Amino acid sequence: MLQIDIITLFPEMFAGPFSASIVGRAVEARLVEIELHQLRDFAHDRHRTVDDTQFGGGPGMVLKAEPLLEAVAHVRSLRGVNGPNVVLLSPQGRTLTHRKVAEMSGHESVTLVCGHYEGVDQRFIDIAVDEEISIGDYVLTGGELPAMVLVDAMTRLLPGALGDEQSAELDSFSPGLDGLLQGPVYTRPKEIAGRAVPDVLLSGDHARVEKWRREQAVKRTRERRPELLEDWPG
Ligand code: 9D3
Repeated sequence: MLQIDIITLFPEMFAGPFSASIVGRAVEARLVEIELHQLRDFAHDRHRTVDDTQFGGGPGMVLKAEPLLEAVAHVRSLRGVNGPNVVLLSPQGRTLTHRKVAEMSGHESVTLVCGHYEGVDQRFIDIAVDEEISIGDYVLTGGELPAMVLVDAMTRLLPGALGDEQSAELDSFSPGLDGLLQGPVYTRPKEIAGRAVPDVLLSGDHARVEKWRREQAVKRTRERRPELLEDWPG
């Protein structure tokens, strides 16, 4: 079972994505356990302060180190001495890849820390964070949505999380399809507004279908993401 702990000021944001669809099923089936921890519970002053203005001046608030350190210590105490892999979702992190998702989904325990506001005190990062991860070069309001993205991507890789006929190995960006984009797919009916499903898919000739799919995948990848073909073998 994959244990995921999430430290956040906004635990209520996670309810929908974690209860529906494949992630919801994986939680029910105990393939993954997700525990949310309210950062404010680890602030002990009268106002339960979790943020403050930054030294040197500048806009916005910075998350204080002590509540974050205490929250991570709490998670560590729950998970035992081998310790969780602590990931800070941060615009300064390395961009998430499928390879990183697959590596993380193989861990026993992962702790996700969601930043918010302008950033988190660097001393928390230095002391307690194993790595910083971003989900891409656009600005969000916090690390909560990125944490959900990471949980979704990790969970579907767990053995048994996808239905029988599905397989994580056929994904774009994973070894099965050599990191190509998926080509076009179709379902019933055979014709819509004069647009027919390609004959080859109705031919029943499995080898021809496979060859066509591969060609379509290469074509689409060349058109949309040529950089993916640069280190592609085939
Ligand atoms: C002034 C510099 N900004 C950094 C680019 C400040 C800032 C903006 C947005 C600091 C934090 C945030 C909130 N975003 C995240 O915490 C975040 C994020 C993102 O914004 N984009 C992509 N991935 C991620 S992971 C966490």
